[in-house]
Amino acid sequence: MTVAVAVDKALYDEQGYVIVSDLILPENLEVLRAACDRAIAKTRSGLWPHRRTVGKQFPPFDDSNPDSWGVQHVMHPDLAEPTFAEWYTSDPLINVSKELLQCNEGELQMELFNLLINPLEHDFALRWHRDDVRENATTEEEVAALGLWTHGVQWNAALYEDSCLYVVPNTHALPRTEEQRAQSMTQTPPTNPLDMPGAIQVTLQPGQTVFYNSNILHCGAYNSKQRRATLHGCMGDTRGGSTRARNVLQHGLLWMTEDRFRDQLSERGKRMLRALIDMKEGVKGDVGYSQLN
Ligand SMILES: O=C(O)CCC(=O)C(=O)O
Ligand SMILES: [Fe+2]
Repeated sequence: MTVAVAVDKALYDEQGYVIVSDLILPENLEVLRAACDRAIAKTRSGLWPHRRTVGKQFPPFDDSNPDSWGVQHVMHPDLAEPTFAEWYTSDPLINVSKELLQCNEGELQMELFNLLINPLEHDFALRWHRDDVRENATTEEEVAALGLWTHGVQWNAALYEDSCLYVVPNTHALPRTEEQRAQSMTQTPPTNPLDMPGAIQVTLQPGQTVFYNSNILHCGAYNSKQRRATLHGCMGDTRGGSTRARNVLQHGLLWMTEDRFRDQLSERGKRMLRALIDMKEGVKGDVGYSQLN
């Protein structure tokens, strides 16, 4: 069966992000919400150690604070929630990813799948950033980094209404202006993200997904009083070679190389995983981290 792809690739290319409404079917929404409830409860109680810690904006995360703003590695077999891998490899998500990447099924590469949640005790914010370009990059370095087609798509899929993400449209293709640099040169998050010239707040209704180029200028503002459970993942295509290695492998993916993870995947999932492992094996030495905390 072919599932129609309803994604505006031209708009994605132009503005650096695009919203898609029907990747989570109504019957899947409750199943995914229930799986997230269990994963979030384990994370908050300390049973699930793979988490994004309040106070740390980027990997490596540590245990310096008990409060969390994300659950890492939701496809991990120890979490025992097969619905996450099923959704990651589902036709609608795969078809949109293929369209945005302009690749075929055999070129798809499995990457990250995490969950963004509201902390309980503290509001928390991520500074304005591009995922794989540092804040102190010169304009020339930005132009060079943004000029590379890195063969990946990233998304946030909201299970509850979500207004945490801010982006500056078009900046996936443009270096920062002087004013934008002034507000994104340090590791301090903004007090008001809308002070950034050109910034918009992205609001997703339950079930909506925003795909974005991870090098668009973006930030996140997390409200401890507002429930957030937003699936956060990315996928690559093998034609990118090792261009995505640091961005992806910095999250610590050794568990994905184990047979017990592979064995629980569909044939499609196994093929996509093979691509990730090939990339991992092709990288020599330590990939380091995209950002400094
Ligand atoms: O909270 C968000 O929606 C954005 C997360 C983000 O930018 C990141 O994980 O790098
Ligand atoms: Fe980011």
